[in-house]
Amino acid sequence: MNVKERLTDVLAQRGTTLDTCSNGALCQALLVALRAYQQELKPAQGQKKLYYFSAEFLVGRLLRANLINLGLEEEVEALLKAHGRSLAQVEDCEPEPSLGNGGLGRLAACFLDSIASLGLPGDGVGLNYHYGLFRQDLKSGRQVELPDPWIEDDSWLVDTGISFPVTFRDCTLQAKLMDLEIPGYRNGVCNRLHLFDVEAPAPAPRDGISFDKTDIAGHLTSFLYPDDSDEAGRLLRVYQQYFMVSAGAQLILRELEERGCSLQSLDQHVVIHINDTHPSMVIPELIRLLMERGVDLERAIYLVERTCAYTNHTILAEALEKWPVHYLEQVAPQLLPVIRALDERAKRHCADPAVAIWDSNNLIHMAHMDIHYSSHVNGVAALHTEILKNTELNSFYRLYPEKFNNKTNGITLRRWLMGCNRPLSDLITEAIGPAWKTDAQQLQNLAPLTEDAAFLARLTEVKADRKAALAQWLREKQGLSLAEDAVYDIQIKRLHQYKRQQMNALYAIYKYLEIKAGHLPQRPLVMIWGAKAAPAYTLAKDTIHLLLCLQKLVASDPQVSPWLSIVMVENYNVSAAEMLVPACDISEQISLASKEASGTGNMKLMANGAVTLGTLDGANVEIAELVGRDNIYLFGRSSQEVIDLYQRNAYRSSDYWQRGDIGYLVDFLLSPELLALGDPQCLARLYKDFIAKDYFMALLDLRDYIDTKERCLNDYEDRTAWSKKMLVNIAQSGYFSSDRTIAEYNRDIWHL
Ligand code: 26Q
Repeated sequence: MNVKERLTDVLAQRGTTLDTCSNGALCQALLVALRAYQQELKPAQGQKKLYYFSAEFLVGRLLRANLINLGLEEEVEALLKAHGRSLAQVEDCEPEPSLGNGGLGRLAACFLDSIASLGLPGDGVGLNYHYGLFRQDLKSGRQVELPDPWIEDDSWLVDTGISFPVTFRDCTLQAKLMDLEIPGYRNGVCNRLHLFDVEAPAPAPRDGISFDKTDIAGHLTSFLYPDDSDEAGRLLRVYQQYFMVSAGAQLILRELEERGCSLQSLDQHVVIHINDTHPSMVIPELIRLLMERGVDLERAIYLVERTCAYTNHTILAEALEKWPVHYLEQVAPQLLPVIRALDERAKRHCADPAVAIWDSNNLIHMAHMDIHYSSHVNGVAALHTEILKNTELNSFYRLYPEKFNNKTNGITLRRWLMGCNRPLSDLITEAIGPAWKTDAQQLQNLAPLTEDAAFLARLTEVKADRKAALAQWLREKQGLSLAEDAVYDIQIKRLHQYKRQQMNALYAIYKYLEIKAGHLPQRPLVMIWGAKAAPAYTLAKDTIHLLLCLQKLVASDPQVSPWLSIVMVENYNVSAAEMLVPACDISEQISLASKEASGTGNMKLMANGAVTLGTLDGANVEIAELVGRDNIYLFGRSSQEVIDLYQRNAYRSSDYWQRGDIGYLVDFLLSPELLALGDPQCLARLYKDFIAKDYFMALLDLRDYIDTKERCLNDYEDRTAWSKKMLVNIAQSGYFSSDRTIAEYNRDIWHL
């Protein structure tokens, strides 16, 4: 049956037709039809199978991604068109599963796409959060958090009917195995994302995202990382982690047995990838399960160490998980003897307390357990891996130099170019043929077109169209009206002080005051932010408040509003990113050097023809090497300078505040104009932080940032020169395909 027949069938069973059904009904019917397609495909086969363990898989909407990979996108688009419908409108009815916080979760989703597309045997293992992260409403100048349910009667989830018992100290819960299918790109392969769920999930909380955190059986899979500002929240996270890894480990052993392989050859047939420390308990749990099945401790350790590999995604100390022993006693006491044995063994190997698993304060260091008992440890960009080796994890690097390696992150261009920017994707294919879709390095064949004026003009036209589409979307969603001939300057990522959205806000104040003083820019500037703040992160929420105040201030000032727009996008998520990424001119990647492990938004924006304005941090370093200094705008102190400043405790933000050329921008936070619009408490907290602390050194780089951004905006006016920069960025973005990243993981670590 072809897709048309299947779709008409499903609609007929539901008593409707392609001409009469609603977009929502059409969306559901397409989903059902595609699931039937996918079920006929086969998982990739091989001697050895990868299990990619991650607490987050930020998969985004699946309808278009699956259509593309099944090779059905054009057929379905044509079919819908023939009936006066559009895929874009149907797609808009699909709820987005928000099963991740940000970069780490989205990376895991891109990786699954590439693993399937390269035909490698590998599945994801995670949790089936019913209400996702949270939906963000912006109301009265603040972020409001709401549940973000995504599971409907017709869902991409496949109930496998399989479940595993997970035993906690106080109860045993069944972990139900629900799967999302992950089709490869036009290769007949369909791998799986295994999402474990409780049997009797509790309903969503009525208002907001607070719920009874002691109701483990009901709420274990309600939210991703529920608020961890209290003990009950942190304990619930440990329950989630143990639930995921215990069920996942049981699944691995079951599949090993089904394949007729002995436990003794685990490392020949299985690779476990540990995505940051959230799944680290898989190490002691798998050892425990092997011992239950008769393998002795030393042999179990040997097998598990050879089976596991660990990726570190951050050098921020607060994100490195350390669990108090009494949490584990409460949740899964059966792990403690194993962890004790692993710790003693590690201490026999090296007595340095810096590498202890179980420290003298009775904290279990998950990353330390991962490094001692995995065969590979990797960072996610060249600079990040060097910092891990030389600074943060230096004691470990000296112990195990052979374990450390770099795997620079990547993104799937199937979603982040073909899916979100068809006009650009088609233009590229017209110029260099379609081979770049499976071999992204071929994007380099675009390079000679920097001399082709007609091509450059078309590229500029596509960008203008995507900006108009974004403006239209923001008009419908948020009632905004944005100049279409403006420069679109975009910062989209989780809100965190180290990413320095607050520094960008000070630039907005600078521009506002310049315009007020009669120094008009050459063309309007649209500054856009999209960001969620962790519910308990006060300064991040204050920054959202500041941005919303500035948005109001500028919009209500007729002298300024023709020249400047400030936009905070509500509920920034994967679907919003798919609108924003194609429309961006200037990609803001302004983290304090040394703090952003890699970044992946930088790669998505680059591939869509944005020019980066950034620091030499994370993968920006590699972007700069690829495009050359003429095609990126770099500013700010180097990572080494920043690391030195921290080591010598030598940064004083007040010194910078006292300088006449930037201090007035900070002072504006407490100006009558802003105080009239905002909450004095929030604004004062931000103000105080800038002058008395500024831990992430926004004031250090602010002058250089303003000057560089002005130079960038000036260069934008040479429209031909700018279009060449766009093209060079697109042509060099092939290196950042996650197909390349996954091929490297496989070559150096997994050996599938
Ligand atoms: C840890 C302990 C307690 C509560 C929460 C957490 C927690 C949750 C999520 C810690 C970290 C995360 C997410 C981290 C993350 O997204 N890191 C990003 O990973 C990307 C993919 O490698 C990189 O590109 C980004 O630079 C990095 O910030």
